[in-house]
Amino acid sequence: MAFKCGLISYAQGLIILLTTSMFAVGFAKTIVVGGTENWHFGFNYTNWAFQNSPMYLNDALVFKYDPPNGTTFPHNVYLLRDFRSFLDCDFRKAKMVANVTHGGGKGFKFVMKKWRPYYFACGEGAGFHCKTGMMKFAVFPLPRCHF
Ligand SMILES: [Cu+2]
Repeated sequence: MAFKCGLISYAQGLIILLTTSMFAVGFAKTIVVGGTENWHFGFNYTNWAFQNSPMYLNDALVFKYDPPNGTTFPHNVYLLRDFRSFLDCDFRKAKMVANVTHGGGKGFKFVMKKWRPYYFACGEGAGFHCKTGMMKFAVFPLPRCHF
């Protein structure tokens, strides 16, 4: 977790590291995916992610969607493997992180703990929700450097 945000001595670095890890917890945000739109078919999540960036390490994304019922489409949440599979909505090596029931109630919470790109998408309809429904977005959470 030692992110270098400038040239610092070891002792300073240690103090800053301790401070920032506290700060990171204090400032970590919980972001509802899509805002009041929640997680549904036909909303531009790439645009949403762009408007809500930057996002930071330890921020939590909350996906809210109704469990399967007679009136709404079921949804889920997958992590796609890389940028290529994100572009193509290719779910072959994707990992399901939330199934069709996990978005109910308070929603499904995903904390971005790693410094890496995250490619989220809905896997329903064999890529149809991802492609036509625009239910996909990418986030690269940044380390916080407020000192
Ligand atoms: Cu969907």
